[in-house]
This record gives sequence, C-alpha cells and structure tokens, in this order.
Amino acid sequence: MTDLALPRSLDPLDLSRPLALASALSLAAEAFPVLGVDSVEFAVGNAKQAAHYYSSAFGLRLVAYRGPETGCPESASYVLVSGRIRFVLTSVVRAETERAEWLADHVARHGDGVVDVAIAVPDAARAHRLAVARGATSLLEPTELADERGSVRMAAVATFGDTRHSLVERGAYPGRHLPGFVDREPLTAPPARELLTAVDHCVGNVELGRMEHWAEFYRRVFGFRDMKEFVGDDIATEYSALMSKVVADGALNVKFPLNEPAAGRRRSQIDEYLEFYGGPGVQHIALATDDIVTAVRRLRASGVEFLTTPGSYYDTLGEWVGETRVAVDELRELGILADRDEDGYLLQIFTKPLQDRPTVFFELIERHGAEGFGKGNFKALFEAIEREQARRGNL
Ligand code: TYF
Ligand code: FE
Repeated sequence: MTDLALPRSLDPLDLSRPLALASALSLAAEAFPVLGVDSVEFAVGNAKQAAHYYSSAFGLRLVAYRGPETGCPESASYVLVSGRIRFVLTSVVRAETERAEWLADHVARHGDGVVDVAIAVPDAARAHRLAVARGATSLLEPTELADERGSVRMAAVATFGDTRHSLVERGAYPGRHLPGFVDREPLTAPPARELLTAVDHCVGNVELGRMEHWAEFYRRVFGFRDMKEFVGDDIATEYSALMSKVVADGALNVKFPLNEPAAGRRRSQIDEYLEFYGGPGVQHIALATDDIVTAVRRLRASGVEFLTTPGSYYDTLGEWVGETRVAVDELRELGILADRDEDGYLLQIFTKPLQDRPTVFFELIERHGAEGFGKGNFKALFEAIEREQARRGNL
C-alpha cells in the first residue's frame, strides 16, 4: 500500500530557509486552488468497532472497505459517509510493513487520532510541486492509483505533529473512496435523512509558541489567509488559557483553526491535549448540519455525550443573539450555543472527547450566514471544557 508513506521527523517548514527572491515571488504568486476537505483518516485500535460506533451513534454510513480480504494484508480501512463528509477508519492487522508499523506506533503513542486531513485539489501533482517548493515536506510523491473503475491521483505533505495532508485529485473517479477499496453495505440502518452534511473546519493543537509558525506554514505553502476570528493574549489571560488563529483558503473551502496553550488562570486545555496525545494533532472536527436540534437529539439518544452549558448562559442569550430558527428554550434544553456576528448567526455544540484520552472531540455547527467560530461563546465554552478538565483531575 503506497497511500500512507512514512513521515520523516523533519520540521515540515523551515522558515529560516531563504528562497531566491525571484523564484520566491513567482512561487508565492501561484494560486493553490483547494476544493474542500476530501476525507479525514483516523488511525484507531479497532476500526471494525469504530465503524460501528460512527454508524450507530453518529449516523454515518459504511460505504467502502479495504483489508486483508481485498488484497491489503496489513490493515483494515472502513469508509463512512454522511453528506459530503468522508471518514476513513484504519487499523493495523499485521505490523509487517513500514507503513503498518508506523500506524501501529501512531496508535500506541497517540491513541485513536487523526492521521490525515486530506484536501481535494484539481491537480495533485501541481499542488504537491508547489507545496514542496514553498517549504512543505513531501510524504508521498504524486502517485496514480487505479482499478477497473478508473484512477485517482494523489500526493501528500506533512503538517503539525504526525498529521499529514494528502492532496487528492479525484477527477471523475466513480468509486466511493480510492482504487483498491470495495463497496460495502451499511452496518446499521442508516438514518432516513442525513443530518451531518460536511466538514466545516478541522482544528489543530500545536505546542506553546508554535501557533504563528503553523499559521505561516498554511499561508506560505497553501496560500491561505487569516480569518478575522482569533483569540489573543487578552482573552487568553482572562479565561481561555489558549491562543487561537484561523487560516483558510480564499474561497473558505477549508478552514483550519490553530490553537496553542497560553498561561491563563488555569492549566490550559491545550496542555492537557498535548500531554495525552503525546504532541500536536487534530483537536476537533466541526461537522456542519442543517438541523442541529434533531442531530443533537439523535446523537444523545445514541449515547454521545455533549458538554453542558449553565442555565445562566440562556438567561441572557435572547437579549443579544436576536431571532434564531430555534427557540432559546430548546437551545437550553439541549445545551446548544448560539452566536451572532455582522453576517448572521450560528448554532453550535461540542461533544466530550470520544476516547478514553481527553483528546479528539467533535463540534456540530449550523450556520445561518455567520462565518465565525462562535467567539461570543468562547467564555461559556472554555468554562465548560475546564469543568470537564477538573473532573478528570487535569486542571
Ligand atoms: O473552532 C473553533 O475555533 C471553535 C472554538 O478548544 C474552540 O470551535 C476553540 C478552541 C477549543 C474549542 C473550541
Ligand atoms: Fe470549532
């Protein structure tokens, strides 16, 4: 299997490396079009069971599989979808190749976690050439994967921690994921209506003092820009214990907030993540929905745990958030947060961590115009996260 090459321990972006001025200018000017998040791959201890969890609890639908039965002796991967969301859950079956050893080691060091936030691009070879010329570390040279249905071109570069960005040029490939995967029937009855529609954003936690480095990585390598929402020193010292900055492509097809710990009143939730994950990695994935109320009710009924919000939050919510599709009483009942900016409003809610380690969690987000990330909720949200941290004895 060649689609998961080995990461090197090199820093993916050496910002001190000088580029000749002329080539730097022409390189920097070249557009780097991205179409969206193609898929998110998780390395997990038991992909068979995880596939069941994401089916039964999150309403995702198993559509494809690759494993020993299909000619991949070393690992099993399950592809689950909902709307435009595509999750790939991978476990090692036999740690007999370098790739399988790397995957097994990833699970041993990080627990279940995200190994790949794959980005859909119109031209994988060009994207890879540009990214590497602008300082990214290549993890997979441009490769064409083919089966009887067609082909997909892909390449990959390293990002923070042991995380990678595959660059996937799917073209007109009709299969559910990549060549080599076979179609599979759902594991549980799929929901009548798909409530989760897309990956809205993927958040990275990086070490103290590294947020700006990684923001610059995305600006320089992918041509991303800063979105206006950020958490700076002021908010960090007041209550959040983290700093945060959001980078995105110009069309807002992919949005990557980046967090680093900050010395607040308490031990940062980012420090807790870094300790338990064993380094930088994906902290949360926000899934877009057009019916957050039904989604939360269904997920709760299936046993997914969400952060809770004190009643006092809702006592004043109506005064500043204005009209929303959902009545404040229903938001209160379900613990859904609301925020408004100049473009509209959003509704959002956060799960508790989904594994024994306090690491990866999910957000559900229903946007009505607003392009932010819920800045008005940061205080209530970070206090809720801190209550959980204290419960775990990590504050
Ligand atoms: O993605 C965001 O920026 C929001 C806010 O630990 C947020 O979802 C930021 C940090 C965090 C949890 C949520
Ligand atoms: Fe978020």
